[in-house]
Amino acid sequence: PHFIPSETTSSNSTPIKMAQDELKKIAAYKAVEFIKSGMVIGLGTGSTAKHAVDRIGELIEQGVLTDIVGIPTSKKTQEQALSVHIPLSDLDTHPVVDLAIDGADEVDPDLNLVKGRGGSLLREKMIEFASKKFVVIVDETKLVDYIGGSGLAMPVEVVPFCWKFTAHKLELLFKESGCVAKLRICPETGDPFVTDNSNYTIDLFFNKSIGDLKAAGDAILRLPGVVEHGMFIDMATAVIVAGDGGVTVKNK
Ligand code: ABF
Repeated sequence: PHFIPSETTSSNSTPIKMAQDELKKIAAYKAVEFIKSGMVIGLGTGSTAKHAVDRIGELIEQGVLTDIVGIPTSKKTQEQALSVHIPLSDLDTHPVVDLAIDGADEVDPDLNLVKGRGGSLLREKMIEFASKKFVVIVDETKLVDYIGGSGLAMPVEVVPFCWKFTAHKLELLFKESGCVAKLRICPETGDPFVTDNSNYTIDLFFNKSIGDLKAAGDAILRLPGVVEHGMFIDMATAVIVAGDGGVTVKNK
């Protein structure tokens, strides 16, 4: 329905592939068009959401958007939002969010998501759960046939206490799908990656579909050492996908 041409052509009419970051920016700017003055906005985390936060700051500065309150989904986004002068609050003060805008790692055909490779899944899930509308912004590389289909990680936030025990239980849970559980390590320090909530992240890798997502999510949450998982099932209101062919808005 909404189409923004995003393909550039050179003088001899050879299509130029757009850089991935340009596509992320196009998706982010499109999502910001849904914001109205006076709204409480969930501010996402990651390289795609970063463009949305910058754009919101710009529109506030220009006086186009007024009375905006931002609820950041990570400490990193909080810092960025403050740097572009977005007034901030939290869920305790604003338990209802009008619109959240955030990226994702995978989007399946039913608009279920994997999130959390950026390390902020818990705050993201809390804020996006509290949102009347949740608009996801991605470039087309994030589209998958099924959750886990990229072969990349499905993150689970766990308490540090006996994390190996929890990792083992997670592997057993998805044995049929060839699950391998790996503790996320911070590449700079070689130490475990610590989330904003002082937890660890276990990345799960599968060699085939885990089947019923809701059942899988419930089973993960029943493990005592688990804090939250990175599957966002039935949460997205719309997904804005930017690709070389243009922008598509997929509505739930
Ligand atoms: C956040 O950022 C995460 O939930 C997801 O892990 C990641 C996507 O990052 P990027 O936009 O940089 O690809 O939205």
